[in-house]
Amino acid sequence: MIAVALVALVGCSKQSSDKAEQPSGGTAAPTPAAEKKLVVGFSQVGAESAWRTAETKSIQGEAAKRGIDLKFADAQGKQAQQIQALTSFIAQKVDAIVLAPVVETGWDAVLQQAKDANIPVILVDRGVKVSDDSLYTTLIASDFVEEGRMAAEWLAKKMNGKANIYELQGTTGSAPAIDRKKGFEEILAKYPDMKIVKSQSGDFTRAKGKEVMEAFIKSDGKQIQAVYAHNDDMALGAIQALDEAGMNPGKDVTVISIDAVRAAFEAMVAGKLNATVECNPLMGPLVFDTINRLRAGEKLPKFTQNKDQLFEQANAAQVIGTREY
Ligand code: GYE
Repeated sequence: MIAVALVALVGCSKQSSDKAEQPSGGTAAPTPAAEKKLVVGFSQVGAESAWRTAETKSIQGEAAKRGIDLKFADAQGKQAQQIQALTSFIAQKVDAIVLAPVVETGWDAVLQQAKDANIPVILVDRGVKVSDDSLYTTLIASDFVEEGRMAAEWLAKKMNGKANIYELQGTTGSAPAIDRKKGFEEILAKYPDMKIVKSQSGDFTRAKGKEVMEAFIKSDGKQIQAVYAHNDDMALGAIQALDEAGMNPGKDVTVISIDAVRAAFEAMVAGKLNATVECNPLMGPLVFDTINRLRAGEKLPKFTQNKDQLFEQANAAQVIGTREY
């Protein structure tokens, strides 16, 4: 039960790779001193969760290692700030843009500007819904629908097909919130006695996860048998609320979430969290390999999937030492 594999899915690219400028000297032996430093703009969602911070560190760390000039913009959870950052990257004529889009819709105009300027856009961790897929170059992410399915299958088994479930959703309109709900509900349809009693957004943060859980406890109290949180941070907030109400998370209330960050492993070792589905944030190496391949003129798949797995309490203590984030 270890190992994180990054699997490139079969080529399904409609992508034309002629957008990227060829570095002088093509693929011949590198002459670093003579080469122009690569300039990449990275528009990040914010710092709402431990997962997000791990992703930022991975991309910044890898850029530093490779001597890339990374222009980093933190949007504090606001799409308008991300659009502004992209507009500024385009004006600065960066070589490539890395975008972690906070929500799925509303990107067409700014992506069209990047396309018109021949600047490739690599989407990381969250997808977008656009009228024309050629508006972005490629997406590197997990399959969030599958993560939701894995969580539901595990929970149905654990609860013997019967539970009152309380759901903490991620940021409204974001790909992971939409898809993690979709995958979870798809599996639940097979179990008529597994019911989502209440579902509300906790915006992927620990503080809001706690707040929403407190409201659930106040209205529904002992009816709560299981909590499904779209990320670990919200689950950790919910666990705190359950603890404060004397409700025994991990025992009387089964808690499952997604991300598999270190704090989630600690909560599993402590017996408070029951399971977590991994979502790998360590994108740095793959992001810059992707940019290099693009610049070398390679055709890329439209989607590269990070492969995830589920971890549970029983083996958390064994695995925690091997976790990288
Ligand atoms: O699961 C959550 C975060 O987009 C996959 O965003 C990412 C999600 C991650 O804040 O913790």
